[in-house]
Amino acid sequence: MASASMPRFRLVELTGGDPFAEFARDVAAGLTAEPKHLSCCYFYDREGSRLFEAICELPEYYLTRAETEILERHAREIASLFQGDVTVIELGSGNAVKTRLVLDALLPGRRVRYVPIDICRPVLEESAADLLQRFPPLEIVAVAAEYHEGLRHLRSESDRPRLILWLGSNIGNFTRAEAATFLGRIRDTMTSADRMLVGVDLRKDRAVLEAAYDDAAGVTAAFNRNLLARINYELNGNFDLSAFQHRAIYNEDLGRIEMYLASTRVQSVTIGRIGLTVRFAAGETIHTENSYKYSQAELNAVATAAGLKDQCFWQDAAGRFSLHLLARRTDSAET
Ligand code: AVI
Repeated sequence: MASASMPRFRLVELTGGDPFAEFARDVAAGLTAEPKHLSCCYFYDREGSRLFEAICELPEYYLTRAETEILERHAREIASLFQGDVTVIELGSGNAVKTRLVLDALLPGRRVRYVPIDICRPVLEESAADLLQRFPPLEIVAVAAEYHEGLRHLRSESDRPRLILWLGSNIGNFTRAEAATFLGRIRDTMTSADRMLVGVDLRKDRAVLEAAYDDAAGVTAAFNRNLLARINYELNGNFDLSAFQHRAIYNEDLGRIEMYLASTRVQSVTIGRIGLTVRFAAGETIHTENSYKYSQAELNAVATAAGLKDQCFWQDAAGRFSLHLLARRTDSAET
């Protein structure tokens, strides 16, 4: 429990190993694979995080507005499910704008500790400074880490009931099997008093989905190409960004948006730091992201496989997005 003398802000860094070496290894493996791919976790350097914030404001990217609408309507109801002091843990917190709605609903009459976990340290520090100013009673323990490392920290935040936030359709960047495994690991840290709030983008028309990931202003294209810019400056690469075209395609069978960068011509790219030359045929793609969309049945199946139950869920008025409150399953199916 926090004492009056404890600082209101602490930063914990859990970046195990050399992040450049890990990036270099993954880039080498992805660009020598057939077909070529890069992990979407590398989108979020400083510029990528800024571009993602711009995406969230785009008219085509309805996800953020839909989730905000649900939180505006239901944050008080969610807060009322907790009695006494609470710890709010957020995975992939970003600028934490939507989180304000949850904190605002929770804070009256209780102490709240907020534990944002995000890979981008400057974004963590900025959002923490903003929240501390907005909510004077709030205590923040910011964890600079990738999700999987951040999970280690979850176990140490167990002195009060916890509300674990995984918002913004972040679940969509995992395959359904990976999502079940990850949720299962979180569930193993949960007590019967803890809850998890997961934001899920729902299956819908191809045109709406493809526009959300290929906006008219080209912000998503810049976000996608920024991965190549990051390879250029962190790994001494010479990608010509203008020679790669952004593509976003809805794969309806798998229920996912697939993002690619397609080489506009035959070309070779050298990445100095890893001593690699990569050849591209005209039209050859690098697969950079999957963003899974869910039906209610698919979400239920993933939650059940993780040992969680869908206690209640809310949708926006247009039925595009849903927020699910998950609890640890305590029936005979529990393992
Ligand atoms: C962070 N993540 C949930 C976003 C998504 O919708 O998959 C990332 C994104 N990619 C393109 N636009 C936004």
